[in-house]
Amino acid sequence: MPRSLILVDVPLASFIEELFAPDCRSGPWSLLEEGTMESLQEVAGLFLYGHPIIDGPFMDRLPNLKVISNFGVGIDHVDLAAAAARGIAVGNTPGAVEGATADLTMALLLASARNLVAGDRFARGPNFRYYDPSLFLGREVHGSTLGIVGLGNIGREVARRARGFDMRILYHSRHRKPEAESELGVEYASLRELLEQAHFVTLNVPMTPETRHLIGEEQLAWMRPDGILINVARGGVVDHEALYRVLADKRIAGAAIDVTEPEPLPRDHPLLRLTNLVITPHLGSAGSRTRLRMARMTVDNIRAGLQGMPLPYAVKQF
Ligand code: 8YV
Repeated sequence: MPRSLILVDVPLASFIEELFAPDCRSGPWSLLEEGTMESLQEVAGLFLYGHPIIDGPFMDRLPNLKVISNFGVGIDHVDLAAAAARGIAVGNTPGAVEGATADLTMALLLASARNLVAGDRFARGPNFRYYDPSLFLGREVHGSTLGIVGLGNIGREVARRARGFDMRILYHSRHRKPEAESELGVEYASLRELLEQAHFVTLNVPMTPETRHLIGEEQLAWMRPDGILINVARGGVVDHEALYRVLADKRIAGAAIDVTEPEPLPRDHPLLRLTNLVITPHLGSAGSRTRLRMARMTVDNIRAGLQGMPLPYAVKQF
């Protein structure tokens, strides 16, 4: 039996390619531009890594598409209703990324609080010749207030880690979560109260029409002048132009972001010139155990979808 053709938006890492065998073969995304009608008809699945927009018209170009398998939990780039209407199954990787993403949230928080990136550069450079106790004074993380925007699975993992740092923890979410308050020792706050009080604000919400530019000019103005914003969610949650202005004018102390819109940013984007910004290339789930688990889940979803079986890690499609 010929192996099913799965289009992949980013070349597959070898550990994922191995999992594909013997059922599937991968085809490059460029087939969408260069492929013939016949080759597009062969496409039975999509393997998504880099968040390409998959809407109804896109799906209609692939008449035999059975399954869309997303390597990650955030699925904002796929039109779920359009997939459901066409009988296309959609899967993601729930439960796989939360721990690693919360770890990276803390890494970014610590890095920007304690000037890790600037300190690293300085320690390698020609000017580090003597010890100066006034260099790179940062904010102590312990005893500071953390504000978590979005207390879903990742937000809760962040709260667990922050407790180990003796932080006071505020959270904001659409609904108050009394059980999380007692389990995690977190206090509910309105978005404004949270931004006004927290030394560190971490964004852990999914990307939805409601969370687009949740943090814009007005919300950034509510932040403390010594506040630090951390975004490991989606770039679109923050208005980048407003963020640039507030950082360039030093109206907040800094920001640490793992996600941008677009991603990657154009190489000459003004945010990339700021020294009070720490930026990483979407590393939230980039732990080796996590990535292997994601790969297995993604491939299991593809296999089930090809056979017309329910996906083991299906996204709810209404
Ligand atoms: C993935 C993520 O690395 O799970 C998610 O939603 O953002 C990350 O864990 C990403 O989706 C891969 O592009």
